[in-house]
Amino acid sequence: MSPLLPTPTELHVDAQPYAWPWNGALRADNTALIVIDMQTDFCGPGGYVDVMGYDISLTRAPIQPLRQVLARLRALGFLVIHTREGHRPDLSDLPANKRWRSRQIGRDGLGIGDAGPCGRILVRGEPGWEIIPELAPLPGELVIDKPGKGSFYATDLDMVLRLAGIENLILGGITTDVCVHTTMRDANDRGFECLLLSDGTAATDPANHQAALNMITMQGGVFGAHASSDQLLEALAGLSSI
Ligand code: C5J
Repeated sequence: MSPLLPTPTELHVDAQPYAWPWNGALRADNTALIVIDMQTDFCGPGGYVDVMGYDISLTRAPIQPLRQVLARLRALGFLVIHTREGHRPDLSDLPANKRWRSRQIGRDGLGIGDAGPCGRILVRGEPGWEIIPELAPLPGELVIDKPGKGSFYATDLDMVLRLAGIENLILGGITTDVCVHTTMRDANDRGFECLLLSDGTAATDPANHQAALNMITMQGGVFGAHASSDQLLEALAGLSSI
């Protein structure tokens, strides 16, 4: 039998543009969920996205699907990792061009590092930088603090995943077109097999969210695949807890 043909022990998510993962090896010991930047600054009232004037009901939409996926994956014993975008209080890890650009759109010229309604925007330790309570990490779950859009840049995420034997990544969080896509593209280049949750992610512009999904489906799944949380949960129904 060809190694590419599914065997009865293989498990696939009914994803686009292919049944994910490519080899059917979806297990709790080789697959991690990464929940990206579900912070008040990106989806809470008074946070960075709100100050920029975007509609936070869009970036809050993934909360419920992610809660369901988290509950199931935690129960099955999957590795769960959270990320937070943010900078040191002295802003020594904030590139000048990132700060300048962030001030071009914010209400009253507020940008990263400035004091907003939820404390200093995207600064570690401030209320706006915290992960929202609905998706708070459980004690013992890994939290990766990142100064950039991607989750691998200037972090130890790659090392953590490899030491844990992770081959597949399920990606959720915000925003689809920025931090989630940057992370997915980088993970794909590093050889991880990626699934983006189409309703477990969101962008500040629905057209950008859709475009980000479409990009994934090019070239046979150029960065991996995408599926809804229900499609993932359906596939996981075939697993029992470890
Ligand atoms: C952005 C992110 N959009 N988490 N960050 O600046 O996507």
